[in-house]
Formats: sequence, structure tokens, C-alpha cells
Amino acid sequence: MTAKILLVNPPIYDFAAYDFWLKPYGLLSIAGYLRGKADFALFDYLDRLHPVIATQKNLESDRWGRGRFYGKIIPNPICLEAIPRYFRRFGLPRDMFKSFLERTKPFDFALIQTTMTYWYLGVKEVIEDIRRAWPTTKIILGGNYVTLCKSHAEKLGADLLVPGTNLEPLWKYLEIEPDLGQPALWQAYEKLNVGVLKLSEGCPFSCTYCSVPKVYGKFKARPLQRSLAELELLVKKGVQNIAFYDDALLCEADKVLAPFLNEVIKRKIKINFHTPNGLGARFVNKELAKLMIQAGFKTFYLGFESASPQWQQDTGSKVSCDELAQAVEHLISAGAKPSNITAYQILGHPHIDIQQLEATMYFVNSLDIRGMLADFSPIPGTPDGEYCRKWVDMDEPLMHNKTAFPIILLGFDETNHLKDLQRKLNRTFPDA
Ligand code: B12
Ligand code: SF4
Repeated sequence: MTAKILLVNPPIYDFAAYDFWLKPYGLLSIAGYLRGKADFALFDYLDRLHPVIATQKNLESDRWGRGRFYGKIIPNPICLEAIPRYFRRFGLPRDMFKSFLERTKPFDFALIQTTMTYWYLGVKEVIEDIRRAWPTTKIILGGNYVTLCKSHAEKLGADLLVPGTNLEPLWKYLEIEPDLGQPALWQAYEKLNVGVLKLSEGCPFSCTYCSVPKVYGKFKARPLQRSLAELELLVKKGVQNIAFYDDALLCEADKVLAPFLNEVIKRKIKINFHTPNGLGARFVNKELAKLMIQAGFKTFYLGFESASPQWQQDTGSKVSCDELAQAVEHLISAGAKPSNITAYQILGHPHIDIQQLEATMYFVNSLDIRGMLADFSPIPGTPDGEYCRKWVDMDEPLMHNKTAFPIILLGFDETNHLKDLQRKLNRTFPDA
């Protein structure tokens, strides 16, 4: 008999959450590999096109498909009580999932996406509800939280955890042979305006605040034909915006991104591409910038973090000030709008003394592009995350929260001062 598999993307418990092209891409990829070999249903708490919330005015999408999630204020968890910000539950109401479970015959398996480590309360809620309504269903967790906090995740009561990228234990448990040539199961959505692609795995750098080098290893291209098939599928679904989830999208561009974009142009596919996961400015050259614009890239987020050469060197030398300036020049000459170019800068990094954050913000502003403060989330198992045990209990994933950590490190007033300064600087260039 064909197995029935429920796919769940849990609600988010956090101080803030915004749909910055968020999709449960790991979960959809797994389901894609099992296409035609199981029956699927998807419950995505974060689907903003769901009929129940799609009509709400303040939740509408911006022109690139981003927008606010439906959310409700709830009490802060005890360990975050000292943080003077409202805590919320974001996503479809819990009762909707409960009534779905009640009116549906139990599935054989439930696969649950885990994302940020500090979002595990949403995963816990989903497990509780499935267990109560469908006690025989086997619950399987995979994704970032399980990978980075395996022993914590073990306490949530799932039947199987799939940490990292080795999926063999999953196929064995499901007793289904996957077809790894298949694209993600985007058909699971009734309506879709945003999609995700990933052309590669891993990253050639080793930044001290990042988990990617340890989890994914060195840079590796994914098969081009599979990515193109996935792109065609997204186009067929009516998607207008695609975000890349690659860690190093521009690495070895002549072998990975460029052949992909040349095909996009050849096939006359008109789509807006976005790069929310910071691009490596070092790899942007004149030709690549031109090709990206020609193929449809609209927004550019560049990972910069700090203008301090000492900080750059101490954390892995992924980019220098000159490389950022050069990349911006190439992008603007190729036709990118300065207001659509943003440099990320870490706020609340434990070595803030040498990071010179204010000077960094002024430097970015001098390039006539936007700056965005990326609140620091300390990640267990990384050198910088482990160093943060000085301030927080790293074994409690809620303490990895990106809103909380900068406030704990710098204080509420200093954090607000830096955020205000960033807002002020972003108002000073003509395109803002
Ligand atoms: C894309 C991405 C984003 C996107 C959004 C992602 C999302 N859907 O929410 C954006 C750009 C918005 C983002 C933002 C941030 N991110 Co981010 N992001 C990522 C990235 C690159 C991919 C995450 C992802 O979707 N993976 C799923 C798919 C793409 O991965 P995959 O390899 O195909 O998955 C395989 C396996 O993992 C497994 N699998 C995956 N899911 C599942 C599910 C099941 C059921 C099973 C069985 C298996 C399985 O199977 C797949 C086999 O191929 C990761 C790094 C990474 N490479 O994982 C960081 C990462 C998750 N982000 C991180 C960070 C630090 C952040 C920010 C805090 C940065 C900042 N300061 O602004 C913010 C936080 C946003 C917030 N609101 O709190 C950290 C984690 C932090 C933490 N404490 O958990 C990571 C790990 C990067 C790092 N620096 O180490 N991020
Ligand atoms: S360049 Fe980006 S993905 Fe690579 S190690 Fe540094 S922060 Fe992580």
C-alpha cells in the first residue's frame, strides 16, 4: 500500500518574524525525492497565500512577494523574560491544524521541518498535536535545529531525527527508495507566488560565526538539469519571485550560476531572482554582474558584517572593504538599482569591540547602498557561538535568539541606538 505522509512547516515563536521569501525547502526537497511513491498532504503554518489569511490587508505581499505573517502576542518564555520586547506566535491558528487532524484519517508518517534553533517551540506544538490526534503516526524531524541541537531535539518526543545531510536513515525508516533526480514537491501548494532554488551545497570559507562549513563541508555544485527542471516547475506554478538558498551562490560561477542563467535567458524565462542569504562580494565581477541583471536578479544582499580589517581577518576573511566597494560598482554599472543593493552587518557579535559597527555603517552608506543590521545568533559548535557561553546558556536553544542576544550583550539602549542609526542612514540616499 502507498504510504501517506503529512508534511508540516511549524509556526514560529519569536519576537519578530517576516516572510523574507521563507519556504520549507528541505522538507519540500525530501518530498520531491519521494514523488509518485507516497501520498502527500502539506500543512504550512507560514503559507501567507492560505485562504484564511490571504485576504487580510496588512498581510499582503510587497512587489517581490515578501510580507508580514499573521501573529499573536503571547507571554515571553521564562528564560527570555528580561528581554523588553513582545513575544509572538506567528502562523496559522493552532485550531486549524487540530481540526485538520480530527477530520482526516491518520497518516503513516509526519515529516516536520525544523529551521532556526530558537524556533523549536513551534516544532514542539506540532508534535503535541499530532501525538494527541494520531497516536500511531510516526513523527520524523529534520533540518537545521535537529542538525545543530540534536540532543535537545531528542527530548521533543519524535520517532526519528534526521540530522545533517545524510538521508539514508530516512529512506530506511520509510522503506521507500528515493529518486534523487526529482525536484522539490512545489505541487504541494495550491497557490504559490514565491519559490526557492539551491544550485550548490556548502561554502569555501570558514567564518567563525557560521555552521555551514562543519555541516555541509566544501563547496559542491548540484546537478544543473535538476535545478532547471525545478525552475520550469516553479514557472508552471505561476511563481514570479525566486530566492536562492545557496550559501555561496557566486562561488565557481563559471561552472554553476552562469550556465544556469544562460539557460534562463535562452529559454526566455522572465522571473525575479533574489539573494536573501548574503552574497560573496568577492566573486562579483563585471561580466557576472551583467549576466545576473540580464537574467532577472532584482535584489542583492551582500554579506559584509564589518569594515574592520582586524575583525574580517579574525573571522575568516570572507570579504574586504575594497571587494565590497568593487562589487557595488559592478552591480550598479550593470544596471542594479542602488536601493535594491543591501549590505548585511552583524549586530551583537561577541567581538564588537574590534568590529567598529558604527564606522561599518557609515562605510556602507558611503557606497550609496542600503545597510541592514543582521542580529547575531550564537550557534552551538561554532567558535563564536561557543565563546558566547560567557553570556548565555547555549544548551537552551531559545538563548540563540537573534533579537535577544544583541540586547543581552549590548543592552537595550545601545541596541536601539544602533538600529536607529541604521534607519537614519538608509534615509539619506536618493533612492530610499
Ligand atoms: C535560507 C536561509 C535563510 C533564509 C530563510 C530560511 C527559512 N526558510 O527560514 C533567510 C535569508 C531569511 C535566513 C535568515 C536568517 N538566518 Co539563515 N539560513 C538559511 C540557510 C542557507 C538554509 C536554511 C534552509 O532552508 N535549509 C533547508 C535546505 C535548503 O537545506 P538542504 O541542505 O537542502 O537540507 C538537507 C538536510 O538539512 C535535510 N533536511 C532539511 N530539512 C529537512 C526536513 C525534514 C523533515 C527532513 C527529514 C530532512 C530535512 O534534508 C536536506 C537534504 O538535501 C541556512 C544555512 C544552511 N546551509 O542550512 C542558514 C541558517 C539556518 N541561518 C542562520 C542564521 C544565523 C540566520 C539569521 C539569524 C541571520 C541574521 N542574523 O539575520 C536570520 C534569522 C531569520 C529569523 N527570522 O530569525 C543559521 C542558523 C541560526 C540558528 N540559530 O539556527 C544558519 C544555519 C546559517 C549559519 N550562519 O550557520 N536564513
Ligand atoms: S561565507 Fe557565508 S556561508 Fe560561508 S562560512 Fe562564511 S558566513 Fe558561512
